[in-house]
Amino acid sequence: MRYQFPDNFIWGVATAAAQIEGAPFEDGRQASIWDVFCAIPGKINRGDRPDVACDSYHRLEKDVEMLKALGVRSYRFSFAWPRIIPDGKGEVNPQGVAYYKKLLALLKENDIKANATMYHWDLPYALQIQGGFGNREIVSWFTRYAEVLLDNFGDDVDYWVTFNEPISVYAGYAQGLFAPGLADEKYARQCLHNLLLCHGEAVRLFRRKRLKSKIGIVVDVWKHYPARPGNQDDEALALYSNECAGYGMFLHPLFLGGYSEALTDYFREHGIAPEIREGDFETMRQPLDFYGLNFYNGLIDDARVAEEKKKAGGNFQDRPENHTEKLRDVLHMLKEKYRIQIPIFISENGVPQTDGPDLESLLDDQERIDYTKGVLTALHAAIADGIDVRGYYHWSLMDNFEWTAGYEARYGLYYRDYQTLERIPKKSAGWYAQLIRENGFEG
Ligand code: IFM
Repeated sequence: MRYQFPDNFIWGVATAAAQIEGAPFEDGRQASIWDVFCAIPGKINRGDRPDVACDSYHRLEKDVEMLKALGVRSYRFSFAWPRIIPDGKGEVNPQGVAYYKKLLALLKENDIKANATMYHWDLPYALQIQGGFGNREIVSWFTRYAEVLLDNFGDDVDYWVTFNEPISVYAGYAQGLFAPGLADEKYARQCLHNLLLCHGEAVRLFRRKRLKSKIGIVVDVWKHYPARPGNQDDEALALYSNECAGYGMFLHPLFLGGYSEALTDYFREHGIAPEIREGDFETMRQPLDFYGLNFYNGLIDDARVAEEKKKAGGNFQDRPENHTEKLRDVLHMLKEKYRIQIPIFISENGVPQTDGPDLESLLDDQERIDYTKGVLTALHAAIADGIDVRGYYHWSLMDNFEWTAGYEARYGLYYRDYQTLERIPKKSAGWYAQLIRENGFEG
């Protein structure tokens, strides 16, 4: 069957600064929480470090060549806060600004729309020492950072994203899985509360500047389903995972206002409620121009084996089985439960391969093509149902630093050679380029 997408559908690829740029201490950049976390023995798989990553700090032209070869209409990347304002709140670093100006100029020259995230997990370490997201002062630090970005890059960015996957902050402050590596749930809940305030204030600021570009946020949804519907334990596990430790923590305050009943009860039972001041919920719930959905998988929860499934990794929710068809249900949930009426982008989607010495099989990534077809089939159906999805960004342009999984998890359409830094197109890159040219694919 042929799956054709609407005219003007935006096909893109996504990356993030900390995962591709490298050069953590060059031209004025200072450490982020990830630079410090990765230096702690045992935190990162195989002891991998993000110091070089894809060397994009020195290879911007090469990155853009790959975007051109794919024919993407948009590139999603992120600004590194410690490159723009190295200590988080002091002097602006002109070399950092120049780097992103160059990237944006190259994108414009090649008619590629810029989709840029303000925060994709790389908090300046200097701010972490002052409490990081747990310190309510972060709202003014972040708003100033947002102002520097908007004043320097404003309408050169077509789509502004305030935060990518706020759940990373939960993983980093409550579960110890991500930087900064803390496991203090009460503190983490305050961090998330403050993060949502940062988002709200940045959107307010954006509106005051009357820019022509658009602004939104990216929240990943790994929806959990009970393995045995009706079974109390499975249902409770799925409810907890969705509402108290998953997407509900964000979508409720962003789109419905306030915290859900399930989360409020959970806060009370565990004595971990954040400090909520008057007006906070109003600040968080700003009208947005679009919502970015990062979708990787649907998850089936079976209380009998739940413990076994918990594992640290690149993305700690990765599981061997794929439920790509769940994307359709997730998109319906966004519309029906969270009443999201604004355009939606699939701002990330992809699947990892495990690194190995056999280059040939890494390049012959038919599994990635099959997985992506599964996702796009569900997306096609959701669009036919009337869900307003305007674009899709594949994660990722090239293999890169996959957080705690290091370089072992390869998500790229392009293979990255860790020794030579060469980038080689995989089979999926050719397939994706054809899909973009034809605006559809044969299923
Ligand atoms: O690599 C990450 C990215 O930084 C955020 N979303 C999930 C990707 C794959 O795990």
